[in-house]
This record gives sequence, structure tokens and C-alpha cells, in this order.
Amino acid sequence: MVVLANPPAVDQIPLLRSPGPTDTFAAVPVVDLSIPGAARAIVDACERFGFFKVVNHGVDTGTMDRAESEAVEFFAQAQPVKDRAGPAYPSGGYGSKRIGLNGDMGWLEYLLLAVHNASISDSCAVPSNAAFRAALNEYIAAVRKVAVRVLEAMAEGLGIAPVDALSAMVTEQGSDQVFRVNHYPPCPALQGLGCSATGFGEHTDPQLISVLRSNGTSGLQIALRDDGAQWMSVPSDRNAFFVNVGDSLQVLTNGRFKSVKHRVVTNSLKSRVSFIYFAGPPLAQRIAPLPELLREGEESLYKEFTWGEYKKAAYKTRLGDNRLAQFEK
Ligand code: GA4
Repeated sequence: MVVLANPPAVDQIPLLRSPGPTDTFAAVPVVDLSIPGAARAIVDACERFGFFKVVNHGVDTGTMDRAESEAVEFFAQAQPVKDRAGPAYPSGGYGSKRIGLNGDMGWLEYLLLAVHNASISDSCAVPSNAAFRAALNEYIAAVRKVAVRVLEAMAEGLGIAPVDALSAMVTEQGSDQVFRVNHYPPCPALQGLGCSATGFGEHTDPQLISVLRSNGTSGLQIALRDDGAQWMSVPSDRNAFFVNVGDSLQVLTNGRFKSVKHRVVTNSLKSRVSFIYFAGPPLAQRIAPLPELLREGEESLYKEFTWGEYKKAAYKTRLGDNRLAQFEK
């Protein structure tokens, strides 16, 4: 367990009802990336939930474990040491409690890092510890390959050619990738009260897809599409990846895939550590429905925009806002 030297005050953080056993989302779609049926299963899961779990992904557990133990060590340092790795904005680094630029708060601390090609951008001086940086770079290279395979399988399942129609947006020079290491410290003050601190408030991710891996502590919840505001807890699995459809992929598929609303509820006793790789396109990339996916006479549901324009607009919003609304026709 990671104990913070200087725990932030919980009274600044919105509270949520603590998840109970009946909130568990036992039917999380599981995609076996090593079998030919993966493409069909991914498309099905993206249409139904905008969310799925990936197993048999080929990433060495040592790569995941090394990154995790280095991250645990980083967050176990004294607060002034961590603060020296901040701020998170504008160019990446350590942040605590404040999310984005418009007043959102969560019971977490994190590293927000820019990624160039397959590793932490040289322009990002954090983390400065060589072993931590190397472990994160090894992890980023591996998770990026998973993202590429998932995007290739999506193209295959959707019947779009070439196979890299989607993945090229992420591998191209200038693609806008972000990596996040989140640490949700336990919140014992709320134990037994039936409520929990918001770790990361409800939101959708703006990018194409996000690929998440966490330690064994649960906390991630997704809003089931058909049931509106019904929040379901995703059982943690430290050996799997979880993939979210982001707003940009929703637009590229003209709403066929839905960007999934999700959030994190903190645990009263255990630390949660998660790694999320956000696969975004180059800033100049036009985000519009792929012509192959439009049926005869079907029109785009969205106004034209580039990823750069969408990202800029996203940073003016609050976490829980419907960011796509202003781009709907
Ligand atoms: C959500 C997905 C990623 O974590 C992130 C977040 C970003 C941030 O934390 O700085 C944002 C959020 C995310 C969407 C709306 C804006 C921007 C906080 C916020 C209020 C790094 C991203 O790309 O968008």
C-alpha cells in the first residue's frame, strides 16, 4: 500500500455512492487478441458499450510490473519532491487533485506525459529518474503496439481498407499521444459511510482510443449505454488491458461506436495505480466519418473539425461536459 506523506483534504472532492456487489459489471466483453475472431468481437463491443477488455495481448507481465513498481516508488516520495516534478500543465509533469484547467478535482495524483513516437517526448523532463523513465518507455512501446493491433482489428472488423486506415493516425509522425500514470490513494476517512471520494470524475476521452492497465485495485466504472446513468464497476485485472472508445472514433464511425462515459471511485483502503495510453491523431488530422462507413444517403452527424480544433475546445470544457455536442449538426 502506498501512503501519502501529505494527504490532500477530502472536503474539496465530490463524493459518490460507494459501489456495492450488485454494481459489478460481470459481462465486460473480453477480446482474445490472439484469435481470428478478435476483429468481430471488438466491433461488437464498441457498438454495444464502447468498452472492452483485451487478453492474450502478448505484453510481458515483467514490463507491466516494472512500470508499476517504479510508479509506486515515485508516488511514495515526500510531497515537496513530487511537487518539483510539476506542474502538469502546459507541457507535462506531476499534478495533484486538480484535473484540467477549469476547476475539476479528484482524489488522485498523477503524471501527465507527452509521447513522441513510442516514448516520452524529449521536451518532457519528467520523470527525471532514469530507471522510472526507462520502465515507462518500455511500457509505452508495448502498449502502443497493443493500440495499433486493436485499431487494425477495428478496421478489419468494420471492413475498411487499408488495414492501417485507423492505426496510421496513431503511428504517423506528429501523432498526438498522451500517457497518464494515476495514483488514487486510499481514503480511510470515508470508510463505512457508504460514500467514496471521486477519483476521476465522469467524462469521455477525446482521442480515438485509450488503453488502460491498473493494479489489482478496482475503482473504474463505466456508464452502461442503454441504461443511461447506470454506473457499473469494472472488476480489475492487472494482466489485461481495458480499451475505451474516444470521441474522435465515435465521429469517424458516425456514431456507430460510442465514446464511453467512465469515472473512477476511490477505495477506502487500497491504492489504485493505473496507466493510460491515449491514442490521438496528428493535430491537423481531419476528424469526419470515414466514407466507407456511410451508407447510401447517410450524412455526417458532425460538423467538420481537426483533432487540433477538438483538443483546443476540450481544454475549455469541464470534465463532465458533453464535448461533442458543440460539433453536432
Ligand atoms: C480526459 C482524457 C485524458 O485523461 C486527458 C484529460 C485532460 C486532462 O486531464 O488534462 C482533460 C480531459 C481529458 C478532457 C477535458 C479536459 C481535458 C481534462 C479536462 C477537463 C489527458 C485528455 O486528453 O482529455
